[in-house]
Formats: sequence, structure tokens, C-alpha cells
Amino acid sequence: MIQASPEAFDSDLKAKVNFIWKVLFIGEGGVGKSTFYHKYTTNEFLFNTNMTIGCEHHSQYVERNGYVINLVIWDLGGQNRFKTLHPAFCKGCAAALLFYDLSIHEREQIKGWPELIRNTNSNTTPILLIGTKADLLEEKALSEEIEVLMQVRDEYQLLGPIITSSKKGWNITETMEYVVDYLLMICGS
Ligand SMILES: Nc1nc2c(ncn2[C@@H]2O[C@H](COP(=O)(O)OP(=O)(O)OP(=O)(O)O)[C@@H](O)[C@H]2O)c(=O)[nH]1
Ligand SMILES: [Mg+2]
Repeated sequence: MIQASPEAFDSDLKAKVNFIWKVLFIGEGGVGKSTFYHKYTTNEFLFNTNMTIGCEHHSQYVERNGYVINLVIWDLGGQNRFKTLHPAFCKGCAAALLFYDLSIHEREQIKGWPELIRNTNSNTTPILLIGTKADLLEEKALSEEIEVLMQVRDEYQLLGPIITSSKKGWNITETMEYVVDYLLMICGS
């Protein structure tokens, strides 16, 4: 998948955009949403971040299977103080990536997020479960957390899980390729 920011993407290709998709990054504060985005677009890992205030929007162009796609990524601030704003931010998304911090060992962090997407969009809006910070877990703890994520996926009818680490660069581009391929598939392309 060829990927680029709006400035870098060839203007001829930009004129041929086939799809514009709003993709949400959701999940509790500090789980690694903005770090994931930064790693995806720059290949750099951010050791220190500030919480996202409200929501940040980013535009990315990708070329996949002959299609040109404009991904408009809405990276939500997950802190409680922003929750009243979330319904307005979530409307009209093509898909949501629900980030789950594997190192917290707490399935409650999922609570409320699938309902938020379904209430503001539809029951069929794809929600992809992303386990973050896999680099912080030993092998045994990681397999236990994957078990938990698979239960969560089944309970809430999510996609995934995909296990990632922005620090190590595990499954970052693969996650975004999965999202694009999934949306291309349901768009009938
Ligand atoms: N070890 C490790 N730390 C990570 C990873 N991803 C993110 N972090 C750290 O987690 C902290 C919070 O990351 P953010 O990306 O700001 O979290 P967020 O989900 O955007 O948080 P809000 O904006 O408050 O919703 C930062 O200190 C990151 O360096 C990872 O894969 N591994
Ligand atoms: Mg953030």
C-alpha cells in the first residue's frame, strides 16, 4: 500500500480519489492512539506525548489495488473530560479502530466504546479491536491478554484483535492495510 500525506501525494492521483473514508481512533486516554498514528505516518516512536485535546484530524492518501483513497483519521482524546464531545465526533465514520492497552490488564477499558460507535452510526459499522503496547508484556501474559481480547471481540461483535506495538513497529502498517482492504471489500470493490 502506498501511503502519503496530502502535501506529498501526487496531485494527479489526488484528482482520482475513489473513496473518502472517515476512520476513528477511539479508546481510553493513554492507550496509544496518537502514538500509533505518529508511528504509521513517520515511523518514529513518541516516548512522551500530551493527551489529545478533544480530537485531532489528519488526512492521508493511500493507493491500494488500483484505488486512490483519502483516509480522514479522527484521533479522539480519550480522557473522561472529553466524553461529552465524543458523539458529535463519531458521526459518519466508515470504520473505528478501538485501542486497548494490553499492559493495563483491564477489560473494562472497552466499556461504552462499541455502543458509542453503534449509536452514532449503525450496527454494522466495522470496529476493529487493536491491542497496544505488546512490547511491555511477557509471552505468557500476552497470550492471556489475547484470550481476553478474543472474548471481548465476540461479546461486542468486533473485528480483530490485532496485536501491535508502536515502540517496536509491530503490525502498524498491517493494521491500516487491513482497514483499507476491509472497507474496499464491503464497498464491493
Ligand atoms: N511501551 C510502549 N509505550 C507506548 C506504546 N504506544 C504508546 N505508548 C506510550 O503511551 C503513552 C500514551 O500514548 P498516547 O498515544 O498519547 O495515548 P492516547 O491514546 O493518544 O491518549 P489520549 O490522547 O489521552 O486519548 C505515551 O507515553 C507513549 O509513549 C507502545 O507500543 N509501547
Ligand atoms: Mg492522543
